[in-house]
Amino acid sequence: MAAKTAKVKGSAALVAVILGSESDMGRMKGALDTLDEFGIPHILRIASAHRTPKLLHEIVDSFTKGGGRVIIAAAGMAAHLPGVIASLTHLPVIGVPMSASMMGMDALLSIVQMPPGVPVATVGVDASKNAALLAAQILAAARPDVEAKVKAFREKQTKKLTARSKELSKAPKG
Ligand code: RP5
Repeated sequence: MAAKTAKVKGSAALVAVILGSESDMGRMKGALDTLDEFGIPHILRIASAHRTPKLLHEIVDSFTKGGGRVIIAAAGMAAHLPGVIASLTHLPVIGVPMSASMMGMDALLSIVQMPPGVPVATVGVDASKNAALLAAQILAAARPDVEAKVKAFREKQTKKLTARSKELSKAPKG
């Protein structure tokens, strides 16, 4: 688990991470670690669009009414979870296709191909870190404390890669 930084203002969860199954947990570690790293208050729930639809409705209703801001939804196979969540709330939903079968292509197409009117922002297969970064960027539009963390993350990433590139350019060839 990544080291936590200072929490952003307020204690109410801003992001909900909802998994279609406990079997998605390992693939979603990148999102959970990144939210921790950014100090973004979040909740983690398991609820399936197919197996526990009533529970899913309750979770989404309660998070939306409680002041939540962004939902990250992970699902594999016939991955209806992000789309069903998007149908239940006005909050932005980020779908993460899981490689549970068919290398995740089934889930990717299920999540990305939403009909007009109910969008789901879709990241790559198992790309849970990017889902958390996108959630942070959405929050950053209205929250300067999150914006500062997003900018700091990008600067650190750029510095690290630049330093590595310079290091390689100095290394003896052959
Ligand atoms: C989806 O079906 C879940 O999101 C998971 O990726 C996949 C398989 O679920 P389990 O059978 O492992 O519970 O709903």
